[in-house]
Amino acid sequence: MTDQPHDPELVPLRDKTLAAITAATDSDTLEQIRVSCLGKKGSLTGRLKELGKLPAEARPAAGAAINEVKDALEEALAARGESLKQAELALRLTGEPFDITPPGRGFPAGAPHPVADVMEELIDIFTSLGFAVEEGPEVETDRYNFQMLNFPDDHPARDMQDTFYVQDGRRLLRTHTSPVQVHAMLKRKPPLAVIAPGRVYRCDSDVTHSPVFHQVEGFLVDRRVTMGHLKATLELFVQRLYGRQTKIRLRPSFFPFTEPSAEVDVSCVLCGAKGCRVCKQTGWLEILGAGMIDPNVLTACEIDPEVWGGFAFGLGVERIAMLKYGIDDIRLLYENDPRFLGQFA
Ligand code: 2NM
Repeated sequence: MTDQPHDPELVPLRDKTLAAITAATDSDTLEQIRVSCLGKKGSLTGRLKELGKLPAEARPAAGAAINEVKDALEEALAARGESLKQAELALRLTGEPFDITPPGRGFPAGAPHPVADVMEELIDIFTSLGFAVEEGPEVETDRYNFQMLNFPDDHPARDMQDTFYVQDGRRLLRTHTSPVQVHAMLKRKPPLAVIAPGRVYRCDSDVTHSPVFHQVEGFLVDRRVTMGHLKATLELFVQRLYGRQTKIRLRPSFFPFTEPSAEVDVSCVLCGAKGCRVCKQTGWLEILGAGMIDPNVLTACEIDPEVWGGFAFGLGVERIAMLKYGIDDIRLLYENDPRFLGQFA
């Protein structure tokens, strides 16, 4: 401190403030004290601003005196602040008990696989239309998988290149769920309406074909069944699946077990039939095969084709799932990569 203080208030201000700092019992009060002397409009800040009004020769000494007080107050504030913080923490620790358990580790929620999800949706739609659900073995005989379904002995699907045969050479992995329909027709009496959802196997593998995939096939047998019943049923089905605006069209085709047979297209669900990359600018997507059950199949299943008639249809579940979710490689559905599956949660 200088011999001749130009400001007689400075020392009392310092002492008064130091006393207040010592007396402060909480951080809020301490902060108020700091603002009142060191804040923008604080008493010390004010004094520093007024230095310019002093005669030039008095400024260094006066400035030094103010800064000395400022340093002393800052030091006292910091020290008191630290001890108050400690005291407040100690108070909290001895006061109200608090939950010291760590937060749970948490684990990601699961979700149905897109194939399971679509499968369930398809089954819901067909059961609501009155179809019963049947399941059957995945290892079948040539008789149930081909013969009873009117496949000629030399049909290419029977080739080792297309069908997985079990070691004994007598049995095979079913290439479609139609053998389930054969079992159903033999087990029950018409009228009948049955769908057969399940895994099927074919020697085939690329971005749109997997050696194992899922099908939902269905058939209906009754008196006087027409192609009109087939078309109306499939129209109801696609409108439940894709919305009321969805249209279908049937194109002539061939399957051994149906005559006549048709490929069934739906108006493109991605572009509203305007034409896009997925429908290759046609406005149509092929999603189903169908037809009127061949009389040879009914006869093999002990149903009199003079009395009964029927329609049948089949679809690939992966194809529907890939269209629904915009998946362009079927193998993604079988890798079970959590980064892929997590997108369906
Ligand atoms: C399709 C296409 C056309 C079909 C036929 C039968 C059976 F067993 F009743 F004869 N079930 N499914 C069928 C008919 C399947 O899938 C593309």
